[in-house]
Amino acid sequence: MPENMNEFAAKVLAYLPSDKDKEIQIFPHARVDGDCVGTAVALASSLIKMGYRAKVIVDWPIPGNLSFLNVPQNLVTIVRDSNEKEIMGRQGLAFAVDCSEGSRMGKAQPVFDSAEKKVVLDHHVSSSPASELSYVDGKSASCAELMYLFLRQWEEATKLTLVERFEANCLMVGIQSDSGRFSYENTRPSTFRTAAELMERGANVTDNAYHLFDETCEGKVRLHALALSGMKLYAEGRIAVTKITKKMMDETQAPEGAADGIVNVLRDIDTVLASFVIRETESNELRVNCRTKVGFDAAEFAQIMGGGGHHRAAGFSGKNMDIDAFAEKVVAEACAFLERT
Ligand SMILES: [Mn+2]
Repeated sequence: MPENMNEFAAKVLAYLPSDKDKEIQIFPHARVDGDCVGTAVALASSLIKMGYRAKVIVDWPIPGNLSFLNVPQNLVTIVRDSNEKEIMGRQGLAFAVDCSEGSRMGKAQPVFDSAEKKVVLDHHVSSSPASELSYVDGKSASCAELMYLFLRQWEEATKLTLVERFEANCLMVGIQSDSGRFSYENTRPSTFRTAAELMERGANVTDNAYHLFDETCEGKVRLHALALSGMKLYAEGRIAVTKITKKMMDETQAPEGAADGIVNVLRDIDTVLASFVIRETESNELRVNCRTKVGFDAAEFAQIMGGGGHHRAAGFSGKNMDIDAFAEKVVAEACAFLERT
């Protein structure tokens, strides 16, 4: 792996296909977020300024919550069974961003895996890069920060201005998303330095923050109201649980993903150590989202329940069970876990 960004950026520049008719294909991870989309789009747009053909390859259209980025349609290709071979035929280089292997890319995996030339830029500690030419910094709050440092090297080498207002804003969206608007533990002094430079290049922190974190809709607010009023506390207020049924989704006409955030509100109650949101899905599965504070290991608990995740955020699911009965089981297990650990 190259030692520093300077060396990595120079190596990748030299590795770009000499045939400019070949396409440079950029692969974010599946179930895209602000960081992987912002990073991928900024790179694609920069490559086009350098005279290359470049596309962001995704397995699903970019979701509505990122539509404010105004990503030009011609920068994106959606992989389908029908066009897979054709996309592979145009391939000059595959560039993974915010992930390091094809298995994270959903339906785009075969296209990435088929590439002869691969490059990886990532910030996941658990990363196992599918390429010799890779740069992984697990301490970076976002992949977008790494991409900015990378593109700055290319600007020096090409004497072109690659990161203008649009690219700067895409990268800022990545930073704001993955650092939780500069509040998660991964936020470092360098995060602010990079953000400051991106702001100088035209990024709009205020608009991004509204669209990423605050914008909501009637159905979502009504669903949150119902879910919060149904909250129950156990174990002297250390465990908080609420249920979201399909009936509640129908009644409030809440859109897909509207339950996001409820589990955080419960966790933030001062007495609470662990919060659980139990949701009935369309496929009649019961999905549990768990958030915790120090003193309750979410990953360990989720594992006991047949799921997995991180120390403070994890999930698991239940099948063939009534939601009330399953909620009782989760509460009993969580109380027992609290006593044991
Ligand atoms: Mn990321």
